[in-house]
Amino acid sequence: MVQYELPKLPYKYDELEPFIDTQTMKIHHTKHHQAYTDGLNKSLESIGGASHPQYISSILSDLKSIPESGRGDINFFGGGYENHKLFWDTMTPNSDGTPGGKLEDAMDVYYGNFENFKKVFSEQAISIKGSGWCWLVFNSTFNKIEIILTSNQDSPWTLQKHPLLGLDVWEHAYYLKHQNKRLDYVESWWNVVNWDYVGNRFSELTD
Ligand code: MN3
Repeated sequence: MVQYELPKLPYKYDELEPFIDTQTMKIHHTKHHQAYTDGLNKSLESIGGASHPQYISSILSDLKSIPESGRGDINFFGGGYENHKLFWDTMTPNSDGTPGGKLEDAMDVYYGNFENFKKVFSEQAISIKGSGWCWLVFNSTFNKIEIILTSNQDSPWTLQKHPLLGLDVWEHAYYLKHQNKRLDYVESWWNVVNWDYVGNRFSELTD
C-alpha cells in the first residue's frame, strides 16, 4: 500500500521571512501537514488501501471509487495532504513577482492584466467564510484559467480542475502573525509566490 510521507519543504522555515513567519511555517508543516498525512494513511488503511494504489490526486478526481464509508475522510485528509504539498511548492524566498510567459498572457485575457488578477484573487480569498482555500486552476474542459474557492480541505481535483496555485486561508496559516487581518496575510503571500513553478505547471498543461 502507498504510504504517504510529509513532503520536505524546498526552503528553510525562516526563509520566507518577513512575509511568512518562521513559527507559523514550522507549526503548519510539522503539525498540521503531518496530521493530514497521518490521517490520509489511516483513512486509506481503513478502506483497504491496497485496492487504491494510484496517487492521491487521481483518487480525489474520482472519489466515487472510494467506499462511501471512507469518502469523507479521504476527501479531508487526502485534500489536506495534497493541498499543502502544492502550497509549499508554490512559494519561494526568491520570487520574481510576476508570472510572465503564457500564464501572464492568459491572465491578460481573462482578468485584463496581472495586477487585476491579483486584485480579484485577493478579494475572493478574503471572502471565504470559515476555513478554505483560494485557487488558480486550469479548467481543461474549457481550456481556461479560473479562480475558485473550496471549503475546508476540499481539493480542486474533486471538481476535475487542475490546481496551479493555492492559498491556504485557514486561520492556522496566518493567525500567529496577522491575527484577524486576513488581507495583510494575502498581501504578504504575494511576495513569496513561485511564479516559475506555477508558470511551468501551466505550460505543461497547455503546450
Ligand atoms: Mn493549512
